[in-house]
Amino acid sequence: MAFSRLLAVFSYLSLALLSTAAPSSIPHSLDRRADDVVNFEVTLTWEDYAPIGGSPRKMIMTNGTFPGPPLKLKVGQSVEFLVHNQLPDPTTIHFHGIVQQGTPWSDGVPGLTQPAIPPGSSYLYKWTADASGVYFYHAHFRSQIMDGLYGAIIIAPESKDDKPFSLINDDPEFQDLMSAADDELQPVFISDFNKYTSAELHRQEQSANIDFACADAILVNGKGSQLCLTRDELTAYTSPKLVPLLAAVSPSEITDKGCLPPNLPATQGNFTFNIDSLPSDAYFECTPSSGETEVINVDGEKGFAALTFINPGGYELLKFTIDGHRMWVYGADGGYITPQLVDTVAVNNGDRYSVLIELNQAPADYAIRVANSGLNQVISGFGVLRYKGSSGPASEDPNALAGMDFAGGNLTVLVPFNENLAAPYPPSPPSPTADVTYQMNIKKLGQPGGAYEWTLSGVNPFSPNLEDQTPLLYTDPSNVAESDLILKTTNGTWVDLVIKTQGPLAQPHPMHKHSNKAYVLGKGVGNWTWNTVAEAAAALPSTAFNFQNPPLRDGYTTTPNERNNTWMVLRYQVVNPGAFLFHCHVQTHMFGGMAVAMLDGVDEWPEVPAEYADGNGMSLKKLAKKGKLHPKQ
Ligand SMILES: *[C@@H]1O[C@H](CO)[C@@H](O)[C@H](O)[C@H]1NC(C)=O
Ligand SMILES: *[C@@H]1O[C@H](CO)[C@@H](O)[C@H](O)[C@H]1NC(C)=O
Ligand SMILES: *[C@@H]1O[C@H](CO)[C@@H](O)[C@H](O)[C@H]1NC(C)=O
Ligand SMILES: *[C@@H]1O[C@H](CO)[C@@H](O)[C@H](O)[C@H]1NC(C)=O
Ligand SMILES: *[C@@H]1O[C@H](CO)[C@@H](O)[C@H](O)[C@H]1NC(C)=O
Ligand SMILES: *[C@@H]1O[C@H](CO)[C@@H](O)[C@H](O)[C@H]1NC(C)=O
Ligand SMILES: [Cu+2]
Repeated sequence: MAFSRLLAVFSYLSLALLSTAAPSSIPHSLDRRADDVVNFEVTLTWEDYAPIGGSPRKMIMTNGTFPGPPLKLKVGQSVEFLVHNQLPDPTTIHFHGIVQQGTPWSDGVPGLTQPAIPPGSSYLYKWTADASGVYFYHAHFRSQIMDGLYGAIIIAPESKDDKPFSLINDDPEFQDLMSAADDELQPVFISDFNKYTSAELHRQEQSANIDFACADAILVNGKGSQLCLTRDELTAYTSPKLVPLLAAVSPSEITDKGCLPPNLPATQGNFTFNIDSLPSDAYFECTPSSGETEVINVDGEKGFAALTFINPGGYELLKFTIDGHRMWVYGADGGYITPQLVDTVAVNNGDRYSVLIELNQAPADYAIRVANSGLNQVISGFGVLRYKGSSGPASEDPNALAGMDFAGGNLTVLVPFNENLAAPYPPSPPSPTADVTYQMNIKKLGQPGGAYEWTLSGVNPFSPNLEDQTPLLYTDPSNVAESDLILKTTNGTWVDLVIKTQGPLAQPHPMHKHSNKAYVLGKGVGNWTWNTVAEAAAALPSTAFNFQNPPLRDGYTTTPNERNNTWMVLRYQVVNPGAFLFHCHVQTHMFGGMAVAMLDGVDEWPEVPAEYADGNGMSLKKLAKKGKLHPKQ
């Protein structure tokens, strides 16, 4: 098909860029000694904002910005993060991927590690930057992350010797260039965006009885546009896999917004829908609007640039390409990995990937293309990689250098990042055996539950109301009954989590474990019928599991499959006693109940410091006494 319209869309963006160059500047200069305490202070406000143009919606601003300001640190530093909640709702802040070794009360999960911070109150999080890498802070109350509360955390390593660049090039000069690029790495948040607040969206789910998954735009560092296609383009971009499923609805087509209709039994399940209750623009009507386009500035003379892509989005699993450039993926979820030279990387919700780009092209503007990688919607967003001294768009035809189209389909042969080969660098093998195995079974609850209700355990949903209970961390675990939603582990033990996903149409669920990383030992299609990994390993081909150098991640996505159940096995050692959530990072799924609480190390349960254990976090009064209040308060 002709890409004339997309071409038009992108030329428009390119032209707009020339006049509205808005370099993303990141404050540097946290040049402190490693034993210093680094103080951050942010104020959260609820404001009208229109990142994609058009009518504004209410969003959470962190210190007046979206995304929030980046936190720059060095390994070993202690952090004090003071947050003032001036929102109309309670909130908490989670530091995604930060281990919280010895500080489980700063993990930011309401009902597990703290009570939510009431409107008008402040809270002081204290933790240590134990490991280098890129992490991010985000809201963890209900689905507030979708209202805009997120920002990067960048922790510099102790020494450049820790970096895996000798595996890319054995010339020390090149390694120095790569290391210098890494020292200046720029975070690139890519995420879905909705014109409705997360609370409005959940109300729509409940009244229409649907599992919501239809975005208005894909943002790059909080900027983007709502791009609408013609019906011909939508038809051309509809995956052939979907055509038989769409026969169940009338009209048998994806919506004007490029979404699978919300009343599709094949994806939603056997439910009675009330889609007339949805506002017409929730799924159907597409109204184009344009906001700014993010420009990432790089300097060709430096030889390399380093970017870390982060997906803080609500439900869209994404992937990206950069016109005219391949990239070395050298980090995943904060840890260094054996580098891979690729053309495209899938970034699922909660995940971070660090890439090095060799700046060997003419100084120009190159499109960063971000497409949905799921089947739920045809949608893309765009940013620009701009060389210093850029002469403008790299090519007159804006799609001449494109690796993928608006629907994420490849236009040339693309080498994708292979997460299964992302061995940690330096190598760090898991224990060959585990002490205990927990099995979970992801599925919708089914009627009489709603189409938006899920279980991770396979039995009950982890209801959002559990966020309002007394934090599990504040309770002696011997007084807490173990259940399908509350699991207990012993400190020092190795734990296997077997996550089964029920098909048909098993979806990819980007799971996230709080506190520790876990090894991804294996993933498979079909029924898991064993009691332990050892039993499964004896029955399956030796390629089914990797016990030698499996990926070590804090995000792990279940294998999707159209016809069968699937499974995934994670292994971790309990080293940090506390109450930690294990959940799907798709916000609608988490809100729908896809979570369990792990009481890790119940035999070494930590004593919660008095300043938190009073059940009220740090009260305003105490903060005032300590002189920690922002003058505005
Ligand atoms: C947030 O704004 C306050 C007041 O201007 C400032 O003191 C603080 O450093 C800012 N926080 C961050 C993390 O940049
Ligand atoms: C769908 O649900 C209805 C009502 O609960 C039930 O009668 C029907 O058998 C179900 N259909 C399928 C295909 O499971
Ligand atoms: C997309 O990639 C596949 C291989 O991964 C290749 O066979 C195919 O030709 C590519 N499509 C296009 C349009 O180049
Ligand atoms: C928990 O176990 C780990 C690993 O064996 C150990 O390093 C740590 O000290 C233990 N923690 C406590 C509080 O005993
Ligand atoms: C998996 O189990 C289900 C029911 O438990 C069965 O219907 C299905 O055929 C099994 N699938 C395979 C591939 O064996
Ligand atoms: C589902 O499982 C069956 C039995 O293992 C297998 O024959 C079939 O190819 C699988 N289907 C898919 C889509 O993987
Ligand atoms: Cu999920």
